[in-house]
Amino acid sequence: KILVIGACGQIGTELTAALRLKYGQDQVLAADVRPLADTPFDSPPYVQLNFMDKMELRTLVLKEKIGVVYHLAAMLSASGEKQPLVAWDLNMKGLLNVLDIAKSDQLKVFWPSSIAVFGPTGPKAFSPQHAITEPTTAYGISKVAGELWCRYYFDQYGVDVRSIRYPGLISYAALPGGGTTDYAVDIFHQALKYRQYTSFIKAHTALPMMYMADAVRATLELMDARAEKLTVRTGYNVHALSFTPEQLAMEIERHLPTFKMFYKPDSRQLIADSWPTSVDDRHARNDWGWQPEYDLSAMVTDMLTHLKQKLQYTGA
Ligand code: VAH
Repeated sequence: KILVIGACGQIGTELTAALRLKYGQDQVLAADVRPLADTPFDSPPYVQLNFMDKMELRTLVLKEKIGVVYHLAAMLSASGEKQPLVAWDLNMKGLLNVLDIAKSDQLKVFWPSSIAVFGPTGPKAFSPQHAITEPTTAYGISKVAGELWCRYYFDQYGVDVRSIRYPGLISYAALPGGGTTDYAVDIFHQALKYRQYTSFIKAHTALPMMYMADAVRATLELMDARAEKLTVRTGYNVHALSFTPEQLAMEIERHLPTFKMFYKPDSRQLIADSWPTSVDDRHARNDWGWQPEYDLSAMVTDMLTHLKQKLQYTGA
């Protein structure tokens, strides 16, 4: 059986649905910290879980005969800067609980890393797979350390844990929480509601991004790859898109001609400035055939179409 920890999050919501489509609804146990009533989940099986309690987690794994864990729960970059030690504790203790149970109970694990592992001392574009990773955010520090723990558990104990350095993810199914790249999600909601958006990231700041449909497919493809093909046991670089707030605004204007973009950079600009504009993903392409499918135009079209339906917005 598969356990998705953080199933109510931005990635978890769509990954749980994709896993249930692939393996069957009853084979995928969704878990999050909130009681079912407070979640977007309308489909069981769902369990309220405090993954910070190792005993509680192991009891669940054994009782439910879990064989694979997707550990997606984490505090993102902007939230992490407000509570750095909380972010460190939650992101690291959660991962180490999962890795240690994976060791004792032979679990296969997926854990999301991020382009936030890169910092201002690395190359600004096409960050290599093996690069200088000196992040300047608490979130980035937890992702670098987390990647090294994943590789340690693989090297020392043979734990089959796999990871992807996700760029900023854009999705319509669930609102993200506390990310720096989330301007690229909020903009769609505001554009449909008010035909305007005030971006907290400057017009010309390019960031690596990916549509959630590509991110979910990348995750399943990596998890399906034969173990002996994998040459990276920290986190794979994957690249799909790179765009600036201005380029995104112009693409939205093609669909909503009266849309107006404004700019009011805040502290999240400093985080964005520390990240690369793109990454070199040749290892992912060579090891497990990674290939993006959504370009900026396709992503904007799909986002607006789904959000109009989902939110019953009056379209122009
Ligand atoms: C964040 N969406 O903004 C996440 C992601 C690369 C960005 O890690 O924190």
